[in-house]
Amino acid sequence: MVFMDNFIKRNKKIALELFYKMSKIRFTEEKIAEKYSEEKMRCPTHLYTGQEAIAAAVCTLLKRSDFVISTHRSHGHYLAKGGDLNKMIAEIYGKVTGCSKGKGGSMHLIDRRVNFMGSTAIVAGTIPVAVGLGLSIKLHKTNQVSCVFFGDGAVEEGVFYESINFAILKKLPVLFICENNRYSVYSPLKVRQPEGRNIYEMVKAMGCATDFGDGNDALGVYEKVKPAIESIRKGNGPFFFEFATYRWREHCGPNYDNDIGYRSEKEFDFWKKKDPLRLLEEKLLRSSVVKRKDIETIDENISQEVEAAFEFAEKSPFPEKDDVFKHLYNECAQ
Ligand SMILES: Cc1ncc(C[n+]2csc(CCOP(=O)(O)OP(=O)(O)O)c2C)c(N)n1
Ligand SMILES: [Mg+2]
Repeated sequence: MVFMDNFIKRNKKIALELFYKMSKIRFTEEKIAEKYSEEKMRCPTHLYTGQEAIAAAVCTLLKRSDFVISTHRSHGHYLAKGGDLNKMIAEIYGKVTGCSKGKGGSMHLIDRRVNFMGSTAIVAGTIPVAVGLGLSIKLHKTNQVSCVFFGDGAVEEGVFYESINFAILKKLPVLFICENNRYSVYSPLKVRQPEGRNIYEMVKAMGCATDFGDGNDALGVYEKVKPAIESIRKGNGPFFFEFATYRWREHCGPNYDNDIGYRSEKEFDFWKKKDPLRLLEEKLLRSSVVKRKDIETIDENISQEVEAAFEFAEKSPFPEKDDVFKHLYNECAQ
């Protein structure tokens, strides 16, 4: 506790940046959830609410030039890396001003301006892409890091093992971030992976540097990942993290789904009490370097940014019918 208070005193700017990023993700997704039933957003959306600390902490440590790749649950990673909010909301509305020109939707975000290299819904399909980017960094000697976010479900795909093996073998500058939210759709971990086998320990046994942490503690994630990124930049090869976390809303869509019975209210309440955003806010206020007024100003600014993004999306035009086959394969959307 004292350690974290000191962290905030020494690193006020970083602590506020983490708070800003987490609030921005939270506000944005709450607005998506609020407006989803209007049926103007016609793509599936997988909300990241509850997991914000991981994206915020990891992406704050990365440079703009570093690569990030993500999954179906990508809003948090895109925004934390500095992806354009207007273009993200326009994308979800299917508008031509969207980051994938309105043809990708929530699960296909990209912003090459900040090296957010893309997200796709094929579980684990992005992991070899991140490793390929890692190989290109090594060949070009550009000293970047390639970071890939994925869920606990991705660990059940063959390509996960091949990719990690190759990254270790070639000592590639890849940061693997496994967000273990305990579920793959409605299936809990215990029906998918052997009980008592920790993901990070299994990957360690493959020969990779690994660690595990509380994904609801933004400052804790920041402190753990910082030396790992330094080690990757020194050429020591990949690093793998498993962070424990929890998604609050249904797997896909804007609602809560505790009533359907695949997880208990008790479990949900346990995690909701560990709300990463409120935990950070409490720490900031307790440190006394940050005042309630600072928090309110941040919240107000974000609220305006989010309102403006939805207005931008609603006012933007849809893509032209004639362009339906454009920008699909070999032409980048940016
Ligand atoms: C290869 C593949 N198999 C199955 C699916 C269907 N699917 C979409 S998301 C998902 C759950 C993935 O769980 P996890 O990786 O833990 O991510 P989370 O949704 O929990 O963030 C599944 C099975 C898919 N998109 N791709
Ligand atoms: Mg999961």
